[in-house]
Amino acid sequence: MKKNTHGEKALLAAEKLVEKMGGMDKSKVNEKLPLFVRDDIPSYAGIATFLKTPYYEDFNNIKDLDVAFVGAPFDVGTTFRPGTRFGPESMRSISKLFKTYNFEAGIDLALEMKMGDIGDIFSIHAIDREIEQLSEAVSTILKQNVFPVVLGGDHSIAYGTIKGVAKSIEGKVGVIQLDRHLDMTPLMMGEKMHDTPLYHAGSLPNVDPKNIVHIGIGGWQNDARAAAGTKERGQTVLTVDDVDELGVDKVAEIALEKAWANGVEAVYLTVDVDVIDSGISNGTGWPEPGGLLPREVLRLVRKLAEPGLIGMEVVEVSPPYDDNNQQTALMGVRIICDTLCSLVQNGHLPKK
Ligand SMILES: [Mn+2]
Repeated sequence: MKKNTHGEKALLAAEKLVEKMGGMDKSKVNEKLPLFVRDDIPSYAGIATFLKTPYYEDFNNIKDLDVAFVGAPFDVGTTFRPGTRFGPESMRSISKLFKTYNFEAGIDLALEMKMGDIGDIFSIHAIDREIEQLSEAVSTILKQNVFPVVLGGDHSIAYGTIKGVAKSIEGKVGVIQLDRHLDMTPLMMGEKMHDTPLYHAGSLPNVDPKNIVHIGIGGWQNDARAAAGTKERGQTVLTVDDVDELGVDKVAEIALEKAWANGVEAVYLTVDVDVIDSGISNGTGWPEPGGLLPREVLRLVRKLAEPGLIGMEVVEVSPPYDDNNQQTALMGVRIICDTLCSLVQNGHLPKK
C-alpha cells in the first residue's frame, strides 16, 4: 500500500481542520474594508501581544485561560552582553508573522484552547528580589491552573521560575534545559547571575538534581568546576555530539527518562536560545558556535513535550545583537509554538 508523504498528510489534516471550522468561507471575498484594524489582518498592524492573543490586565483573574504568555524583561544577570530586557518585546513583535495554525500538525492552537498575554512581570533589577517576583508570578499563574510560557529575560530568571513551579506542586519537579552552557556555577561576581540558575534550582526542596537534564552543552565557555559539580550532583548532560550521533529522538528519550525518574510529578522546560548554532542565531548574550540546528531544536522540544510539561520559558533573546531578520526572536517564538502544538497533539493542553 502506498504510504502518504508528510506533505500529503498535512494537506489532508488541513481539509479536516477546515471542516471543523465550518467549511470554506467564500462569502467574505467582496466584504467592505473595516475602518480600524480589529482582527489579525493585516499581520503587521495591531497591538503586539504574543501571537496577537488578547491582553489580560488582571493577572489574578485568568482562570478561563489555558495558556498565559508573560514577559520577564530582565538582564541584570548577564555577564557579557546585556539586552535581554528587550527579549519579550521582540518575541511579541515578530510573533505577528505567525498564524496559530501549524501546517504539518494540522492543528490550530487558537481553536484548541484559550491563550492570552498577561503582560510583563515587574522587574526589580536586583537579582534576589527579582527571583522572588518571578517565583510569585509563576505560582500566581499555576494556581489558576494555567500553563505559563515565560518570555525571558536572561537565564538567571530560571531560578525564580523553577522556584515558582516547585512551590506550586506537592511532588517532585524535574527540569530539562536546552543550553550551550551548564549554568551550574554556584555564584558569579558574587551573585546568582545567568550562569548559575540550575545550580540553585537543584537545591530547592522538591527538585532532585538527578532530575535535571542538560541538552546541547559544549564548547569553550563552560567552567570545569561547574562541570565536575554537575557530575557530583548526578545530573545528565547530553552534548551536541550526542544529538549528532544518537539522533534527536534518542536524546529526547534519554532526557525524558532521567527528568521523570523516581516519581517526578511535573517537568519544566527551560530553553536558552544560545543552544542554537550562533552562526544561525546570534541575538544572544553569550554566543557559542557549534550548537544545534534550528530543526533539531524544534524536533527536540516537540519530543520533550510528549509526556507533558508544567510550564516553559525561552531565555537569552537579546535583540540588540539579533540580525535584521530578527532570527533569534523568530526562533524563540517557534520554540514556544512547536512545544504548545506537541502538548495539544499529545492531549496535555487544554487542561480544562
Ligand atoms: Mn543559559
